Amino acid sequence: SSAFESLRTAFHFQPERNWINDPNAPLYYNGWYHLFYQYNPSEAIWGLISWGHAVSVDLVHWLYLDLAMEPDQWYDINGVWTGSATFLQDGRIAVLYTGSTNESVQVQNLAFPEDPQDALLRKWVKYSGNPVLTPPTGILSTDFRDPTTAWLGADGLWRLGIGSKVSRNGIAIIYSSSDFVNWTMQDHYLHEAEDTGMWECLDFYPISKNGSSSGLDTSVYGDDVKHVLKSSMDDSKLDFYVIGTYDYENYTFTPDNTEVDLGNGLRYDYGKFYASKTFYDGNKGRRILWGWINESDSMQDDIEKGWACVQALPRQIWFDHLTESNLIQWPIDEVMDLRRSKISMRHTLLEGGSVMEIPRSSGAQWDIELTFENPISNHGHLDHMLDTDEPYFCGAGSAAKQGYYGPFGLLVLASDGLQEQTAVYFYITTLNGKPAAVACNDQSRSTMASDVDKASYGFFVPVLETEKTLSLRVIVDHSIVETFAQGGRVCITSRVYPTLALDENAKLFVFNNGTMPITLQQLDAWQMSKVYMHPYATVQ
Ligand code: DQQ
Repeated sequence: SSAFESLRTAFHFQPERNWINDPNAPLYYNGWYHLFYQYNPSEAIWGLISWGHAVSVDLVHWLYLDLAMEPDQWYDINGVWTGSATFLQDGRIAVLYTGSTNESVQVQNLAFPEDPQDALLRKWVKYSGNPVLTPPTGILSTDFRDPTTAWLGADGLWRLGIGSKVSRNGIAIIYSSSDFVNWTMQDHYLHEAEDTGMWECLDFYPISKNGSSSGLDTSVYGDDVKHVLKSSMDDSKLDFYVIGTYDYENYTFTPDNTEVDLGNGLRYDYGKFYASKTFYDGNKGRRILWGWINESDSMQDDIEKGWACVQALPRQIWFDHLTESNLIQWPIDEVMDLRRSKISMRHTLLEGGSVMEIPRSSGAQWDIELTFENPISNHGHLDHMLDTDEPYFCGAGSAAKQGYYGPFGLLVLASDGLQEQTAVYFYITTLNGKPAAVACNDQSRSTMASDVDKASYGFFVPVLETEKTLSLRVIVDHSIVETFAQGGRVCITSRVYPTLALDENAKLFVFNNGTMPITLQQLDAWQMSKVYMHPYATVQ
């Protein structure tokens, strides 16, 4: 069990013990960032869910507070499920959440802070008229959950979205209200996608078209903005998003490219990342994404370690005005405050088939940034060298495969003899007859343990013809590897469970398994410090 202790994270949000899932109602209020979360206070597996609550001044160091809400009413006695916060026009905070009733019907309930003067928002009062929404005709009572943050329409009415499904089609139902208590269903869905199953944890928000990394309050609309619709797909447990136009008079949403809709298009993350939710941070004028990272080990191991699941690092999120087709996600700047001593490499030619240990790279807490020359833009003769057959996919053991350009990248949480290693890398392949870069996390050799899901993940990375480098930022935190490729165009999060490559026995390597040499232009790796995460009372 000491190995289990080494798998606990040093700078990701997790409770002291037991099970956590979806982030709920993230918000900034009077100097404090609040994170509520789906929490089972009694064991390390999902069960009877309450709202856990923690506060932070910087989104990095956290103080645990008492449970914000527990299942104690007929309308949430089977669980206080996922919900979102909205700032009303008078500055009050309203939370809408899903309750699972005494008959396991999914209904939407309202709650308010008991004392708005308490910046810690410790006590919550459930509205006496709950529930405010029950499943409409034609919707199954177990397919109606996870209200969004509400936004103000051009007509002055509040709007909110709730995910559901009709037969196999995922849908976003829209409601409107003048008082936040009485809600009327819109006569059409905000959006629908065929054969995508139940939509959980909808999120809907504006992004600035001009590429500024600033965020927008959820009610902003107009010609300068696009909108993002996100759905967490219950069937696959994957978070898909689509960028499009919100018609703010007719309350419809149209994807920019109808061929990449929810369910077959872009994902926030190509690894483990689910039930995410954004909020507008009025403190720093940015939009921040929280997402839940599940375990890949067995339920038995979770029970033995006494805790399960973590939150991904908060990511700032904005529109990529260079590709005009995806979001950029990047760890919030505050994460850089945890950087300590740094090791660097410059202009290193990695011959085909080489593996090189990075000197002084012991440790399991890293923030690593590296860039390679981009073989696609730097080598005119590339066409002859590419696999002509199928595009490459990141599969089990794929880091060991030999191509022309790639796999090349980083081995993290690697043991001395490389019995254990998690590979993060690029591979140059073809897509629609053109050279294309794929980024992957390969977990197949991440642990000697056998009762672990070692699936590998990855995706095609948008790279402009003018971009001379391929970049990776890799954040390592004991049992987490979070990859941000090409400045945050593609993200890949993995859970890994080393048995040897723990703490100071974990090392970093660079490698090139391709036949062609590749130049590592720059690598900077910072040791990351452990953050404080304690119950509020103990620091008084
Ligand atoms: N988790 C919550 C639900 C949500 C699901 C229950 C997604 O409200 O749909 O814990 O993980």
